[in-house]
Amino acid sequence: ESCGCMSTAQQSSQCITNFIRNPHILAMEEDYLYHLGLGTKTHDLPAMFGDVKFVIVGGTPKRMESLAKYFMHEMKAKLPIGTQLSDITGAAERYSMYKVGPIICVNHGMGNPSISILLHELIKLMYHAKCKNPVFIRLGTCGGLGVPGGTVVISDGVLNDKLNAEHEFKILGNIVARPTKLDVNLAQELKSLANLSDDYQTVVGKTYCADDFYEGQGRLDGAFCDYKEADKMKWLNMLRQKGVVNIEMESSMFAALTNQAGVRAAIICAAILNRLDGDQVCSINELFG
Ligand code: R2B
Ligand code: URA
Repeated sequence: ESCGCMSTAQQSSQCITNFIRNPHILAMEEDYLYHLGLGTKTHDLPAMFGDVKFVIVGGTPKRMESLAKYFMHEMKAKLPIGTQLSDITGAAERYSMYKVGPIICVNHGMGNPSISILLHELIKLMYHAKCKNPVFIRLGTCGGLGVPGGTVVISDGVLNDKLNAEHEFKILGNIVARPTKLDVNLAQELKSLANLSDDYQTVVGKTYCADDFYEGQGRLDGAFCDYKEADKMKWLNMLRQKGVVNIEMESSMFAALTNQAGVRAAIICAAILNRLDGDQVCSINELFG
């Protein structure tokens, strides 16, 4: 594989190819995507994944399997006789990945570090498989800010803890800030699919990305809490003033890495509660049946 601008890692760190920007990868004989259990020597990645158009990521393996089954049903997709929808990552066990036609569904676990590992490997997968213009979508859950539980929130921007639209990567002891840019046209396109007859509302707005579920999101119900309810409400209302409509834990990494890879990306999250009303999440089955 060569992008035509160099062949070895020493020559430059500026090499730009589809999706990736890393001269070392070009110089490697084999690239093993360890957490996906897939490799350039062990698998025919273009044959397996070259047709991928949508990469859907979400928190849990179960939800991603159910989503893949839903797509299979909707697309009337048929698997080879005698086979079942199966987790492609096999023995790797960290993430579960399902493929239905041109769609892959993978779970990313919780938090920016977990989704970062997955996205590095998915972006390299797109590169090795020679995919053409795939769209990445995070389909997750979140806390709503001023919207009721059940609301679907489509992000048109992501703010970090400093309220900047960037993710701060820690690299070799340095902080490297990269923009958390999402495809705003895609966000509007997705919003246009919402129906007036839906029994939930769909809104577009900014997402605040936290590195923690409890103190990091201003909750009062963690194991530790040194602030008062009034401090929490002041902070949540300040976020609201900045246009934030939901809070979750993977958006800044997702937006920064997909933007760096040059792929169209969107984040759609279901709010499981309104944080202005409380912190405790009751049984998710109560909300989503
Ligand atoms: C939403 O839900 C999870 C925490 O419960 C986290 O992964 C997120 O972003
Ligand atoms: N996920 C989060 O990160 N926060 C919430 O409040 C709900 C889901």
